[in-house]
Amino acid sequence: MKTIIKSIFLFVITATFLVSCAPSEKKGKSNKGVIAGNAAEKVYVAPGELDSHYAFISGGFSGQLAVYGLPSGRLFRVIPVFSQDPEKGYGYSEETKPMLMTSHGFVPWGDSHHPDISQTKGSVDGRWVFINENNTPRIARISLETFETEEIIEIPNSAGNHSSSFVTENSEYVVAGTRFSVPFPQRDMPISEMKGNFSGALSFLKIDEETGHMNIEFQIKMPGFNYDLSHPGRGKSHGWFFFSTYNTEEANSLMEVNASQNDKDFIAAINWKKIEEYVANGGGKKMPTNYAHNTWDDDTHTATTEWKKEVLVVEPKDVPGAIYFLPTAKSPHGCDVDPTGEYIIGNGKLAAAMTVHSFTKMQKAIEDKAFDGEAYGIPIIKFDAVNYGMLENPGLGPLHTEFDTRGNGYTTFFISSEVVKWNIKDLKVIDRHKVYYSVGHLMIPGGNSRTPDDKYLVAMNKITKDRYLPTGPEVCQSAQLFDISGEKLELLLDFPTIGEPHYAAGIAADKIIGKTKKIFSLKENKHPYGVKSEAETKVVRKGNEVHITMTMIRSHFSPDNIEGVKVGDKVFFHVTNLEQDYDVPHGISMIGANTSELLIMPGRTTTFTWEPKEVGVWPFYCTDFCSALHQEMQGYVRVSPKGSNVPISYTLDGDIPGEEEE
Ligand code: K7E
Ligand code: CUA
Repeated sequence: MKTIIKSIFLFVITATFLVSCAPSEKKGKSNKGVIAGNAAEKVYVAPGELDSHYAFISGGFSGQLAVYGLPSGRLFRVIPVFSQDPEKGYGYSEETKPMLMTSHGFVPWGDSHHPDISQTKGSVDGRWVFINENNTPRIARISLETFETEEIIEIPNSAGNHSSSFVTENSEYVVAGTRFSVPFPQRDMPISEMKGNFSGALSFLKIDEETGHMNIEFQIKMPGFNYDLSHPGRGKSHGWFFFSTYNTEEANSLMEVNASQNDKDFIAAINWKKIEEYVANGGGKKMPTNYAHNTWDDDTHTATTEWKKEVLVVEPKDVPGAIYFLPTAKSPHGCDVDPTGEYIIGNGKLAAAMTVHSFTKMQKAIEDKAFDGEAYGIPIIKFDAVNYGMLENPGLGPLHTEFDTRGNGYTTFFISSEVVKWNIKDLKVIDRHKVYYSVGHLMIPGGNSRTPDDKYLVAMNKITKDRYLPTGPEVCQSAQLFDISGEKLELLLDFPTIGEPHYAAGIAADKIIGKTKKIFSLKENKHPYGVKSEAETKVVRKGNEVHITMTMIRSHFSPDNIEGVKVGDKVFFHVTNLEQDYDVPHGISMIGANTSELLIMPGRTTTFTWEPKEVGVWPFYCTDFCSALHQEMQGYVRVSPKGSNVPISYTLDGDIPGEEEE
């Protein structure tokens, strides 16, 4: 035990040394000259020109997904996913609140890690982005027509939903694997009895081809290890999914030591086609549970929560030949599959060498039953029977690997702060480049597909220290853009990111540009409080609820004078934006409202609530500078005392909207 603690200590010391010595190197003249020259040209997108690629970069502990352009590194939009966003009213408006509903109640925050774009025939198709939430296990689907979150599904029997949300090559499935094993189902039991009594859920969510809607098709009840990352097989290995594991020791305390005992952990290879078949023939057991499935309806502009009460659970022992363990160097983090589907790479973050397994060898080994015992009934394939080779001493602390179409892998090294390019076939390092500093994931557009788009690589860094203007104790995390079209990696650009950029997904811009939505059709608006014209606007009292059906158009609200509201009422503003022009949202906010403003897109209806606490005449206004007369876009609500008999009335320019003028 002592020696292990010592070696981990040394490891950390080395890490600190490498990180802290890096800045001085940067101050040398070495890389500045290169950057100033043709790199500037390569990232320059002239005013009015468009970037060639989209990058969707996870917001980590912000819970969101940020949209950047490449090569400029410009931030275009933050898409709210798992956290409330007052800028857009997401999670504050009545219509979007159900998106954040879970079996634990309304959860206004999440930790988003791995975006992945839907695929058709092994290439990213630009229809949806999926992203996982780690803390309260969920997967979200975001539309790339509206750049809005359309669906969030909770994952039962999971905890730390980390080996998610990766998509198979025809978007058959998106997976969710638990990082922390837990009692399955949850129950009250001593923590010390974890070993053999906890399980790890690997969930396979079927994606509807047309709508993208997700459904948990089955959940595999795996041994109680930690399932850290995953990637689908592709091409020849399509039909398989690979998950890295650590803590095969099943330790429950001081994990940095106790989960680092075994010299090898596993990559779990799952033949999902086989399990799919087993399930289609009535296999698996329905287990009672309770989880939220939240979906957005673009006709009613409203999200609803459906409570799911059971999940289909598959035990590995019931589907022989579907699951194998591949021994992999110490505590692997990343688990990546190359574009051909032949090589499966495990990045043992505590190992000196990286493990490269061969899919062809794996199949042969299974045929030959080249096993080295089993773990909880799951055969462990002999290391030599599945291993293609090791990449020796590539760097310190390998985390993640992406690929180009020329047979190269690109791996990040957290501790030695570098990206290393290596040839998969001959397991030789070709080039290495410093990153600033402590890189996590990297992304090549189309990286998780058969057809990566080989031009750019984005490294996402945890520590930036002296790279940006200081902003107090917390400095932004960042991304670094490389040109990978040549033999050598060429650093082009640093740009800051929101939250923590774990993973990212990238795609050529022309796969999305023509498809993005510009407005919502007013004609097709089926929101129960949606209206088509000012003539339909009104204010109705129902007990102590007041429902204001309101419209907005450049540059006024209708109605804009409302009386008869009383202290103690709950006022609902149901607001329709009547505009049918691109890029003309209006906002609305009410003094003292305990929600955010709403930013309402053309043709859409959205609702916020206000509970006036004091009598008076209170203003509301448009929050988005929408026209030359934006400052005139305002109105008043008169609030009378509780029990007052001022009747409800509402006007626009002195008239009741919709009534004929004399
Ligand atoms: Cu390495 Cu969540 Cu994929 Cu962060 S994880 S780096
Ligand atoms: Cu509408 Cu400003």
